[in-house]
Amino acid sequence: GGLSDRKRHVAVFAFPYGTHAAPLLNLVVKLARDALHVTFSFFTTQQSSHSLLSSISFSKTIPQNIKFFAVSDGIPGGLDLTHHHPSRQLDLFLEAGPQNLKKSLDMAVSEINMRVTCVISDAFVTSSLVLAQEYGVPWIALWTSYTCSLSAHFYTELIREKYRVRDDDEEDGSLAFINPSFSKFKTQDLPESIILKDEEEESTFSKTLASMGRVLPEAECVVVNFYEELDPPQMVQDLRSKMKSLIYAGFLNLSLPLPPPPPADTDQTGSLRWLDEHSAKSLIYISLGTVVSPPPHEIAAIAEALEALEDVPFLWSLKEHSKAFLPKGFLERTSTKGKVVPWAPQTLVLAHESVGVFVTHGGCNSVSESLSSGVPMICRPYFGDQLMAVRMVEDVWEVGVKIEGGSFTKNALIRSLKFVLKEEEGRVMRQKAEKLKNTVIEAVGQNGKTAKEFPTLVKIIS
Ligand code: U2F
Repeated sequence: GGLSDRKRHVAVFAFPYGTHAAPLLNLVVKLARDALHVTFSFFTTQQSSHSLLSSISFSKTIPQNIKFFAVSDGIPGGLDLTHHHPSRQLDLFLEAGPQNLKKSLDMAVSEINMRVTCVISDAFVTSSLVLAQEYGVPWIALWTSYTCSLSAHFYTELIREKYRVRDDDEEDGSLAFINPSFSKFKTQDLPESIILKDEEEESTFSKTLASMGRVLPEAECVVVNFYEELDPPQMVQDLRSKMKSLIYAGFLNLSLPLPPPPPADTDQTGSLRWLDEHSAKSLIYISLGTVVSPPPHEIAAIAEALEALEDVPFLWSLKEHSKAFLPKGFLERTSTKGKVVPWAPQTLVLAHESVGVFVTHGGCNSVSESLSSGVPMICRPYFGDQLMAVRMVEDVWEVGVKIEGGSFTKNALIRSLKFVLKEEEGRVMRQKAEKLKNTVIEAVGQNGKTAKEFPTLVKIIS
């Protein structure tokens, strides 16, 4: 028979890199539980769905009304990307365009025998808007990062008019001219795609980001991976005026309040047991996320700082291939006060009472997890949204500091760690972090704005 129009079929398109697909899948899981009559087809690359579905947080929780379908990563067969910049794969995926998505979508439509009635997509996958328009269905975009960086993308053209090329040494570079909600931010904080370097060729990824301010107003609704209660009200108001509808879905990667930790034997690296051995707020946790590869000298500097702070224990999530850059004998010399693991159960680590400070790159999910657990931060931002995030941490929320000088050196890290863990100003910061944790707890609850807005989203897709 023909395709049914009455049944609801939401096609969901992930951006398969970084920590992007996970919050989208979490959003869809939440929606699928509230809208049992709706079928969701979730499109991502094979590699991305493999890593999503093998993580413990998803293995047990995928509702029956979500089906997975593969899309091509757009990498031409036989092309070896080893010697390309890692961002090349992002470009190839985006360049594969609407045709690539459509191929998989057509297959899904015939397999589940339902026309598409709505499209939900990572905001980066702008090709999915083309499909939604072709099918005449609403397009909902998820912005997986901070609202402050989203806000900046709306002013790309205005900023480019004033600052033609990027100058990281620019002394002033204030963005207050945009509107008062930008008064804490400077041009150096902006994602690279907003002000290009002189003569830099603009990548597809960068062009995609630069298009956000034009594309997102087309969305029926833009969903953010954040809580409104944490954002400056002026910024929220300004953003709302720029799109049809903005919904704060909360920290999608976290189910708050956190469930009790799983039995210690499910934590293969023994990180949690290690934390159990230390006193409250005494320990340093270090992780620079999934994408950043710090230069060797910064890895060495972190190690030297940790070793120099003799009485302070640490847990360090360090990728296996970076271990080669540790000073000789570091692991042996620090084995009684430190633990280095290739991957830590970070959410649980940050929620553990022994953690006193988090050394982070400022990735959105990491910061959310830290805010939710009231852990103050030392930030070493590398790229993209991480620089604006650090301003939020340091100057808006006042729950952390940017590493002195902007990158890891032994002395800068020692000073920052002493400051946050031991000094009076650090104490105030720790109190603020604790207060912000309560703000998050309230935002998560039934009286929070997210709980009030979420039903609107369910209505749109239903
Ligand atoms: C990109 O960020 P990353 O994927 O590098 O970083 P996060 O957003 O902070 O997400 C890392 C996640 O991986 C988890 C951690 C976070 O949920 O709990 N994790 C862990 O469980 N164990 C570990 O040992 C290490 C990490 C990008 F680089 C950022 O700029 C963006 O803000 C971000 C989101 O778009 O994506």
